[in-house]
Amino acid sequence: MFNRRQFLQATGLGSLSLLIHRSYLNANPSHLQTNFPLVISTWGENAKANAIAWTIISKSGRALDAVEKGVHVPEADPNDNSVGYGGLPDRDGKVTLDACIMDEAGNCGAVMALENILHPISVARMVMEKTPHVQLVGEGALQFALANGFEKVNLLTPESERAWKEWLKTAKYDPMNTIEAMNQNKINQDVPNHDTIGMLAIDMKKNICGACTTSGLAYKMHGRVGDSPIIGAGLFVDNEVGAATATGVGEEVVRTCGSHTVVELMRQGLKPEEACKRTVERIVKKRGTKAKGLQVGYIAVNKRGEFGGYALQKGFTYAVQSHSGVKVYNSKSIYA
Ligand code: SD4
Repeated sequence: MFNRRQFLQATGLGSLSLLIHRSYLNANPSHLQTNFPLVISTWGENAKANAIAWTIISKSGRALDAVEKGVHVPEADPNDNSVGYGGLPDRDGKVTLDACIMDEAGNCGAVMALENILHPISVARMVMEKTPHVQLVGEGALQFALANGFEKVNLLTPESERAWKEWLKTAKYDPMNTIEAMNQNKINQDVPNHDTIGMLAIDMKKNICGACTTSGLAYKMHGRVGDSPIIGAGLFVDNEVGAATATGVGEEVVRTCGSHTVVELMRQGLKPEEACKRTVERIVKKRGTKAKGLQVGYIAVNKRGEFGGYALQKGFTYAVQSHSGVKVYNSKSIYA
């Protein structure tokens, strides 16, 4: 099994990751503005996904195609432990995927607890475009995917299976243990566990679209669905105002309707970073000292192409690609 470095070398992305590494920037409002088009993703590691999205929007493609194809990168990456193939399983050893997508017209689609499909985001798009519904879950989502030409694949890599078996030895089958380990990045020592991708793109027509895809919280209860496939929680797009997406402990994001809140705060005139900050502060207000043990991060863009992010804990990064190149930002946070 490849480790992340070998994967990057094999795919020729090694030099890109080096470049990204060198250009980590501390979030500073003077940096947080750029021209169109633009693509922004949760987590610096996802700069390679932005690069694929960029090949589409930089050639006048639609933001919707850019975010769909962009998030295919981590969905297919065996070394990304939080998304798609190679994602850590639930506590029963099953890899269950959550994804949603939203376009500039407010159309949206989602799949939840979907198993054995490599690209859940494309199934979510199909739910949006081919059905009268917004959300399909579990077995029904799988049936829909198979009926529409998706193939069944085994998403549990030997490495993820090994990690799950190790977890079983100590974790008492308790998802709360996982949340704590996740916040301390202890689930798999070599690989950061917060790699859920939320991606937002503005195309040359200034249309904004977004996608969010994840294997969810590692070792969650079977059937647990987080924020990532829930429109308004893990992702929200309003083409008049902007868009936002989330990563971290999904329960906290759902409780505060996170991404929708960020967009509504931008509608009231707040800049993206400030809107993300206020939304994170709501978690602190509701959860008190418990928030000190939780990680949640948001990123947002507004209609002017300004962007920003904010998190509960330090360590949250986001990647931006525009005409001025690839930049990875260290988000500001409530707790140092
Ligand atoms: C979830 N928000 O399922 C996701 C997990 C996540 O980086 O973001 N991990 O709660």
